[in-house]
Amino acid sequence: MKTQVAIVGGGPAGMLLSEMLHRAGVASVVLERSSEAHVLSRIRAGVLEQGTVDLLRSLGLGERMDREGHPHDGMQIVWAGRENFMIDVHAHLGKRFMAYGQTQIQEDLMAAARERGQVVLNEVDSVRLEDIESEHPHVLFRRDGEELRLDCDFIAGCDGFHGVSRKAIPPTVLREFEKVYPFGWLGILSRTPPLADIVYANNPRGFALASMRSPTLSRYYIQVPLETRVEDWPDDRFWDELKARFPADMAASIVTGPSIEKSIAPLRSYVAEPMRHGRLFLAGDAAHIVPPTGAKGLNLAVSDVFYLSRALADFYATGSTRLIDGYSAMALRRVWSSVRTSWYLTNLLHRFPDMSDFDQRAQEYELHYLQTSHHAQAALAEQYAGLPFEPPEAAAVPPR
Ligand code: RFL
Ligand code: PHB
Repeated sequence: MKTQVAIVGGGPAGMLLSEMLHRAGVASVVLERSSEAHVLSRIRAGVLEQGTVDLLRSLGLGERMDREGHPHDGMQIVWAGRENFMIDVHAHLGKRFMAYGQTQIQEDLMAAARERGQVVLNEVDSVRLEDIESEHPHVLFRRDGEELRLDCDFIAGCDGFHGVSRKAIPPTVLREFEKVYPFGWLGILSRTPPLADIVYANNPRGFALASMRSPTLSRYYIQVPLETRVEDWPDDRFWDELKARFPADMAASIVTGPSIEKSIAPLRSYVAEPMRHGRLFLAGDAAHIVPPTGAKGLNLAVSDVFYLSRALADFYATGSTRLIDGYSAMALRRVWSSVRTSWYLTNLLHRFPDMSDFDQRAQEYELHYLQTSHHAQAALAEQYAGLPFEPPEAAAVPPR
């Protein structure tokens, strides 16, 4: 088989890249390890930045999102015994957010791919990337017991944190930056009406988050110790603990019901640099992971793909390597901004097991400052909104 761009991974990054390349007249083949049904069964992100929303609309992928999604202006924060307050991104920057599930985006991207006849090969295994330092890289893989080879000009590694693409970059080239947090999030999805807003709660019992997928689907999370097992958290126990972490009036308006999904995610910050080696480009979780506090992961996958598709389209249109040479540095500027913001929000809102009284007071005064200072709110609003996408001219900015 032969194509221009081989895309490893059919999650949101890989599927969106194939869509954007198609619009630029660049052919691609997507290789995905799992079945469609499995990819769609993963419940993950829920909050989209304005830049992500605008991009999806510009691709004609906004219709269902605008129908089913919940537009909102920023984040609500509540903490022990205080009035809740809002980081109003719309008031500070004129930008909004959309609560709309990654699962739904994935469905929309798959439907668009089917319509344009995109080649997506599901259930491939033993994927190996070869000759990435040459002008003729290729991907070897197995499907239905058959050994296959895909020749291409470029490989896009969109295969998530546990994928094979990043590992194809020699260890002498790749630098890794990592922070692992001493807790995870236990999340449930339930067919119940959500609270009116997305609310982040700092509580002595631990962090909690109220979110949503639609007017009839709620998503809630609570901070739990790393060794927690889902089996130990029947629904009743989850609801009791969730309500205990919100102020009484909010807790009273949480509508409970049977969970339809329940899972635990560990929290980690991770960045791999550079995001390009030879003819291999990394995008999305394959290159970086953020803790979900702040809802940045999917939005970063989208900005990576925006920059990468623009760079590859420019190469095929003009023969210039200027944008592909600038891809890693440009993507990383936005990545580090969101990595820093989600690390900050994680520290601000969680109870760390080894927190001293000093740490606790410092966290409380940080929250107090944020609640009472217009300047502090404006600064967080700017970071939480996500940086604007850079214009192509910015590719001239040298990497650090
Ligand atoms: P994905 O979604 O992991 O997709 C990678 C795909 O690659 C496939 N794959 C392979 N295919 C072929 N060969 C191999 N060797 C392969 N290895 C893996 C996998 O099967 C998969 O289909 O990465 P992608 O596309 O980069 O997308 C990233 C996002 O999924 C991720 O950043 C977000 O879900 C993070 N995230 C959130 N992001 C937000 O922007 N807003 C949110 O509100 C938000 N909430 C969350 C989140 C992540 C969470 N978890 C579970 C980690 C909430 C949670 C709980
Ligand atoms: C979600 O709805 O899944 C969600 C919302 C906000 C976050 C993380 C996840 O910060």
